[in-house]
Amino acid sequence: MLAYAFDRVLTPEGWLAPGRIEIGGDGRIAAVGAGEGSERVGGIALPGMPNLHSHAFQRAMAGLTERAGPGADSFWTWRETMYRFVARLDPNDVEAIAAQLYCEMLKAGYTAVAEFHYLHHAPDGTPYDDLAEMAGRVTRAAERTGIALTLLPVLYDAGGFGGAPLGGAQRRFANDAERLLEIVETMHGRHGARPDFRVGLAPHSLRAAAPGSLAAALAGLNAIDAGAPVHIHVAEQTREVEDCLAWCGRRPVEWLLENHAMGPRWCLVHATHMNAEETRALAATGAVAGLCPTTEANLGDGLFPLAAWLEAGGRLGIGSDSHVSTSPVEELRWLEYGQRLAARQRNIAALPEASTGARLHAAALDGGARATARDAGAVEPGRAADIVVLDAAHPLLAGKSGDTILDSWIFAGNENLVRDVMVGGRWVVRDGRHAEENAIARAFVRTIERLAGWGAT
Ligand code: NGQ
Ligand code: ZN
Repeated sequence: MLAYAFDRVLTPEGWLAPGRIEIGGDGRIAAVGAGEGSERVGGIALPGMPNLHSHAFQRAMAGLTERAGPGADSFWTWRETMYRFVARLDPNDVEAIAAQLYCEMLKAGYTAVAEFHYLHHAPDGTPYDDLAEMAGRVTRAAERTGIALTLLPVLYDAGGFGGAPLGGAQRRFANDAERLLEIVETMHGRHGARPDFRVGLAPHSLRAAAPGSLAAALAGLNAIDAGAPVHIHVAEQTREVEDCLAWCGRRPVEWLLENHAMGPRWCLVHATHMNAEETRALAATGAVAGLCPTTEANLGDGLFPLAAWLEAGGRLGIGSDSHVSTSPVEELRWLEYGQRLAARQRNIAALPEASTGARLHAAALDGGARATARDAGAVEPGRAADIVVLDAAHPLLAGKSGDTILDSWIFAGNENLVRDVMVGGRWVVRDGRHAEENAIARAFVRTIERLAGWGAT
């Protein structure tokens, strides 16, 4: 049993100052209390933030798609660029990129990541000798960095609504339900016993997973792990809504509500374009809205109906998706700022006379823990000891107490205030540094240099 003392600890019941966290040999929190512990860490201890949506390989593209093409640029032209990029990656590249990404995430305060993993096969679509090769590389990267991983092998078997054929680049992503379940089962068998690993499943979108395959994959997943999470991209672009209506006469979220039992095990990624009825009905199921504000802004998706969602009691979490940002601060900040800009109001997410930062932070911890199917997201006994420690000595936090600390962290700076990070009871970042960060960065740089000139522009 280890006992650590902090200047402050954020618990579900409020702030302790000073506070103490005891951690058992199983990596879970055993006790939380006021006062001192045996080892003084200091700083401000918060629950670690789950990142509920990642496509790791896209980190290596960040910054390379901001140059205009010959015509108007859109989500769909970005996707063509992404397809050209993905065609270049081999398993070593993917592991190197993911390790760098996960290291950055930890240092920014994310302690778990749900990897929406669809880069399964060789460039011509041939499976690697080990069908789960790429899934294994992503898992290895998480293991090397210490971030908790919820692996979501992606079901991808159509090029558009109504079973349109797959385009060339999409062949690397393709699996029917049966082969996808083989990957799920393999990864569950290899790593399922680890406390920092969970496997679920992700039908890519209603565009890319045919209804029959989606149903078959879910049935198969339930046979392996009935509590496993299910994530799907939905209604991110207005064109997707229009195409879905043309295909089946229903909007994407409406179709999901009619055809599958939405509920807390589901994470609907983006869910940007919902009407009032969809918003209310989906929120009532307890499904998590997987919001990725920096990517949604970068790709020109539109704005999630945050006020209506919160009003309806909806759950949400944050993801960094294409990794144009790898900081929870930016996701939470832009989640609120998008709403302010559109509504020309302030403090949209806050309850009356309460903190905006605290409400967003608490919501993202709760929804993120659910979506990663990890018993974390709060500093309380029984939960995984996923803890982020902010630097209490930083001038930005001087004289701040209570929820104002969260508001200052989220809305008042650009320096990283995260000093130490623990995942499952193990310190993985100390004094802002990860023990493996230099070796990981060197391998990443080698990969980037090798990929240079892949033709982003
Ligand atoms: C993805 N990303 O799977 O990486 C997608 C783009 C698609 C986002 N939607 C591809 N942000 O949706 O077809
Ligand atoms: Zn995505």
